[in-house]
Amino acid sequence: MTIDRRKFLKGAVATSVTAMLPLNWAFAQNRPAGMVPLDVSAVTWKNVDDLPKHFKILNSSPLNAFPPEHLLAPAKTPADIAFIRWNGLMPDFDSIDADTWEFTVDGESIETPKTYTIAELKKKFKTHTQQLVLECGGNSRENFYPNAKGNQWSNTAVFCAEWTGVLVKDVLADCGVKTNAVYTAHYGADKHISGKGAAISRGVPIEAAMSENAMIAWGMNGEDIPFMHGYPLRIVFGGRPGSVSQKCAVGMGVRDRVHDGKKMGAPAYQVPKNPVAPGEKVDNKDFRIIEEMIVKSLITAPQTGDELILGKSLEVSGHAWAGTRDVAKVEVSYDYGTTWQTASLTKPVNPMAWQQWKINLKLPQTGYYEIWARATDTKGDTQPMVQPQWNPKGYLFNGCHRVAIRVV
Ligand SMILES: Nc1nc2c(c(=O)[nH]1)N[C@H]1C(S)=C(S)[C@@H](COP(=O)(O)O)O[C@H]1N2
Ligand SMILES: [Mo]
Repeated sequence: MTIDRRKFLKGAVATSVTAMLPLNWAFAQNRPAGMVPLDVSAVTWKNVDDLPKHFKILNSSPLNAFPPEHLLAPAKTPADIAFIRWNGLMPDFDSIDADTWEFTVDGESIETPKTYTIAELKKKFKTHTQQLVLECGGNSRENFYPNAKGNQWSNTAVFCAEWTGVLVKDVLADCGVKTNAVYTAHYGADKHISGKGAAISRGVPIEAAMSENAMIAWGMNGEDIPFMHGYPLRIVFGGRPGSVSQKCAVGMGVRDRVHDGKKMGAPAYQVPKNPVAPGEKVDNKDFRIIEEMIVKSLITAPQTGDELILGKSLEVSGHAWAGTRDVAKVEVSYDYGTTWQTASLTKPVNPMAWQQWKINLKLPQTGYYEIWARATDTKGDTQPMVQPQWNPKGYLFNGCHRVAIRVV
């Protein structure tokens, strides 16, 4: 099936711009001739020029873009809000054919290497649908002081979409995993920015691949996965750095050693083994791989710049997540962490989905305030107020999220 026959077009009106039509366009029959819709489904975006204006573009090649914080409010992130991160050149989306796309399982620790089409994956294994948080290891990097080099992500290189696909463990079991298995290896169709070799090929410890929250997915939020997020097939691991969730995935290896693919070596996606002073140089041999993301929260309302009338209550809300753990508590402060109030908090819809929190605050006097949020996970780890351990590549920033408002 090629893109112009994909299901989102079925309900749409046939014109020369069919490839750009929004899903279920109300009153489309009344539109002026030739009118191009303002908001087209994220399923159709193929390059940086297609992105809506709400994205901040960090680079166009490799393409890296993120949305403003308040747009991340929905519990299930719509595709047109999710941040976009490519390490190299995007694949040639026009030549992707989901009908002939293949996914190969191999590696030293696989008994019987096998290749599956997407139709075979759908037929042979149980389909699962679940929401998983996908957060870039470098999310919030812009907050580190001193500044850490790399894409200056704000706090929105994270999203929680609903994925549909099969479990990695079911597919690996079909091929047989040898007892000497150590690590997975993930392979995608995209190339390094030079045009040669892989842009990225990372993996996870074999135990992580056996989790209920590790998927090979073909659907995102009930539609085909948008090109930008890995059409037509994506490896998705909840709770791990986003870099292991390989887009446009063509295979997975099971290795008898820690995978040595592109961006597995230090300092990429690694942090120092021991604490270092901010700004300190660290030798490559003194880094360790980031295997799991850590406890964090995001305020999606209010937004910085909002004004509140004195005496009215302020509803503060957002999400919290904690890598492979659940969040146990979210607290909010309006006095720089001197006092904290506990917010109400939902349970995750499934493990490794983010949780929603909310609290109404009464702010005692007029003036400038900062609202801070702090999550604590089920093992008792909590967010630091200022910044976490500084590291040369600026990973794992989970200092309290802040927004500034005025009471007038
Ligand atoms: N094929 C492929 N998969 C990839 C990448 C990539 O460059 N190519 N980037 C990874 C990184 S570093 C992140 S953070 C996530 C971003 O996923 P998103 O673009 O859907 O937000 O995809 C991961 N998977
Ligand atoms: Mo990332």
